[in-house]
Amino acid sequence: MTAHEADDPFAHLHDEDYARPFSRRLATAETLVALSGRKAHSLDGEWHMTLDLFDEGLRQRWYELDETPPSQWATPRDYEIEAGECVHVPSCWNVLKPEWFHFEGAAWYTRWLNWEPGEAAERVFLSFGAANYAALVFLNGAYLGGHQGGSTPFCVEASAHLKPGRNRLQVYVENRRRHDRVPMHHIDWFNYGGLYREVALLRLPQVFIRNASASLTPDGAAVHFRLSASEPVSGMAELEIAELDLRASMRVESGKGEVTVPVSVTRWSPAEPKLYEVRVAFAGDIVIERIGFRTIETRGTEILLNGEPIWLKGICVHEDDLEHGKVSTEADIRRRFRHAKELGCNFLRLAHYPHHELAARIADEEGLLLWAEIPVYWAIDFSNPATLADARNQLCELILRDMNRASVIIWGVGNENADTDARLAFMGDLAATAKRLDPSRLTSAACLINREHFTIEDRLADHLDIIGLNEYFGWYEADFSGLDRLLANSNPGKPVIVSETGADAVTGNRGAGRVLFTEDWQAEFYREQFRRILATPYIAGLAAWLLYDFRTERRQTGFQRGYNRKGLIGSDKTTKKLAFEVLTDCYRDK
Ligand code: GCB
Repeated sequence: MTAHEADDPFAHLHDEDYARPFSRRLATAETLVALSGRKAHSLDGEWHMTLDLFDEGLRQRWYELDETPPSQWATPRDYEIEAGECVHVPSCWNVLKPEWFHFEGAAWYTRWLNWEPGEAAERVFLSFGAANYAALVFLNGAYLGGHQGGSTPFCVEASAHLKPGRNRLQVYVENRRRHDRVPMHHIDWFNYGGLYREVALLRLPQVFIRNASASLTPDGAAVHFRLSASEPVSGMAELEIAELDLRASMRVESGKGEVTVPVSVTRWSPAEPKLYEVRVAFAGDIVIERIGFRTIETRGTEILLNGEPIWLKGICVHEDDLEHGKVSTEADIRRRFRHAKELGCNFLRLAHYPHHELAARIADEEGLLLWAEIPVYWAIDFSNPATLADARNQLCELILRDMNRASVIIWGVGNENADTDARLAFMGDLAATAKRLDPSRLTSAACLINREHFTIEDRLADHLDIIGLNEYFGWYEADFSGLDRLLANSNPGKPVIVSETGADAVTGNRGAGRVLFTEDWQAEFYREQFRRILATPYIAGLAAWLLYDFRTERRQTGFQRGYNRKGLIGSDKTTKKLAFEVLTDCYRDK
């Protein structure tokens, strides 16, 4: 029996305010600890999992239960850890059992962890790669903290509740689509639920480096270092890039420090993705990162990488897998990049939410440029301040996580959101937030088209460095005449990236002419699109929609059967469609 039930065993039946205690102590970008160069103890592996459609676990406080076996219970209970299924973390529950496929609700994950205090005083954190959408973390029955946002990392401190020996860790994960969330109800991908990225335990000193970054100054002549400490302490931080013979000190005041150190570096680029080992030490803590140095800017309608114009030959990709759902393994990420390189790409748009942290790390090594974004997708409750706070936090968590990744050149703040004053204020705020936190990168969003006058026209464009243009002329529109008008009529004054274009094709389905869902039309579609896109001087890149077919429950024709079939490769991630070669030829010739 929990303490709560001792008062009145039936109170929870009528309590509709049961979630209130968990709206406090939310983990945010402010409490995130950068993992880089740290020894983390993995908590992946087998956990017990129990689905919880009614939030019974919060109502009845399942996290408070002791572990007495059922034979010794004084009164009956509705939860037993051992009765939960054994599941592997990370995973998405939808793909673990056919009957869980459509489940949108909550689940309780439980495991035990052993901990012994170290010699020096330390602080212990639990770090989560991502949990979709909300998570609440409990240790030995105590609520440690929660998190909102389905694709960004978070940390909660466990120090006060850890005991030597065996500890019970429980995580409530919930993926309901709600009006106040980002994204909201309506998305064109699968709403996988679960603890689907890595979980780890971090042992840190009393004062530690929360995050540290190093980036090339816009003139390319110096490296700009920044550090944020866990406490508002002052002192000197030591910086080192041994390969460059760079050793410098940085003054930290009230937990913050920054300094610019002149140095000559070999620039990171797709042709030469040079990375340097950067060490930052402060207050007995040290982080080590492999960082590439490059500049990215716009000039008129051009994008300049290291001062030289670059045309972004790109492809969009979702995190989706027949077997693993939204779980990304290193092998899967490497396969995505291999296929992108086969296409001749130098650029990927990671649609439509922050992808696994490894994606940008591997892109750094492989010399691929990235557009990373947050799921401000279609309809969002733009006038809700709590929704803005959530979106802003997801953006900040993404930026802090990937701040040291040379591959990431664009922060995407949204996708195809209807134009209202509230949306403009909301997304303008996000664009300004990205610039404030990270002036070293460009901002973009998939913007709007005026369909009456056929022009690229979006008030948000004034707040962005690059205009993203999603257009499907020849697919959702019967022909390309609208595209001809749109491209001729527009005079955006800044670079445009075609951030999506594509057509569905079922692998093996053939036909001549504009026969929808055939490989042949998808291939012809790309020939027609590419010709027009290339002839448009203000277009600085293309991210074709997209690499692989992916699950989406809103698509239910006989051709689709729960999948978006605009992949250049089928959902098996192996079978190439005709259009794969067409795009390869286009990119080779460009
Ligand atoms: C879009 C959306 C993308 C969809 C795609 C489509 O414009 O941004 O999420 O999946 O179109 O296939 O219609």
